[in-house]
Amino acid sequence: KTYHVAILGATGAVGTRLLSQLEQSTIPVGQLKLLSSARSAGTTLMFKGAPVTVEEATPESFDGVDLVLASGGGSVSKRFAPEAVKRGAVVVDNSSYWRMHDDVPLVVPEVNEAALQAHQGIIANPNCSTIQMVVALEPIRQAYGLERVIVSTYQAASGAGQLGWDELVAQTTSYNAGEPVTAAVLPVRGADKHYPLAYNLLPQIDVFEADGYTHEEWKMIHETKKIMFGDKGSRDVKVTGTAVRVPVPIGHGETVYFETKTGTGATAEGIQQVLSQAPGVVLEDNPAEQLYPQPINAAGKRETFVGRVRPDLEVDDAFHMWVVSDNLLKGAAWNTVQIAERLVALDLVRVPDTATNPFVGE
Ligand code: 11C
Repeated sequence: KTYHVAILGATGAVGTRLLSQLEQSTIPVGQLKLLSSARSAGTTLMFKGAPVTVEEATPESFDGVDLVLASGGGSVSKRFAPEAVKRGAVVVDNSSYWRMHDDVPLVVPEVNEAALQAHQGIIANPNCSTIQMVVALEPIRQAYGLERVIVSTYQAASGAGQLGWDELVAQTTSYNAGEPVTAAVLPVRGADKHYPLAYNLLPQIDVFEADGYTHEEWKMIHETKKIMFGDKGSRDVKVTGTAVRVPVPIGHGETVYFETKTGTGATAEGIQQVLSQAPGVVLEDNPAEQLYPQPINAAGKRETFVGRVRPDLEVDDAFHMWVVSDNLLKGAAWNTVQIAERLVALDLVRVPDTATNPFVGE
């Protein structure tokens, strides 16, 4: 059996990686369609040695398609995901639009693959900074329970897409040449003000909510709870954080403070042992050898790298760790293709019950 696969938003920083991750995946691709906005249509990309021309996405583009990997942004997924489901295709969506919808599983395969069983045609890929944190936290939760999580992020410019990445490179070049440094994209496209990221730090990722948190911080709190505890899962675990953009092209870093459940006997050595055997995790933790994860080493890899595991010196059962992953791969393209691989392996590439499907009337 082979699958007719479409990539929606094929030309962006994530879209091109969706193509290369699909090329390296176990999914038997029978036909491939590359879709984009009118602006990028006509571009030619290579798949398994053959050129494929990118077409402008229309609702009819999804006729006959089995599986859609979407990374065209929220408004594109809002419009096209139901159109694809209506036509019998299953959509794995990298945008934020569908993530908190009750009928949409939000999946990181290492953590909650079982949630795929209930899909109604749309499966959401979480935010990049959320994914790498839950890959590291879930094995610890399983072994020792969790009471509280406080994360600080160090997020790469490419999290803001190709434009954010290009802006960092251009600013660095201008700065080094002694020329004026301009900013038009970061911290948020379309915002009133823009600030340089080169040789700087920006404690704003996405827009501000009324409570003073940014939307990136909101995502890390609410997506983490949905992935680790389900829609109706425990709200007892306290999660909070601060998200910061740093002048790094690829690879998000996170310092994660977490409190395990009292009485479970957690130790730094025990946590290291758990992490060394956890799916999708590579433990790089040896202070004596100055071994710890770094974005420059994680770029281009699928795993989540963890180091600096150590107990808090004042709070019982509390620990700190440092988590790094390629935000464009595990944080986006690889997690999306990995979900699709699992759907294929579990024979779930079908839309159940189109007559009563929640998305068909959307
Ligand atoms: C960033 N985490 O680094 C964002 C990018 O919800 O998929 C991913 C946005 C998302 O800016």
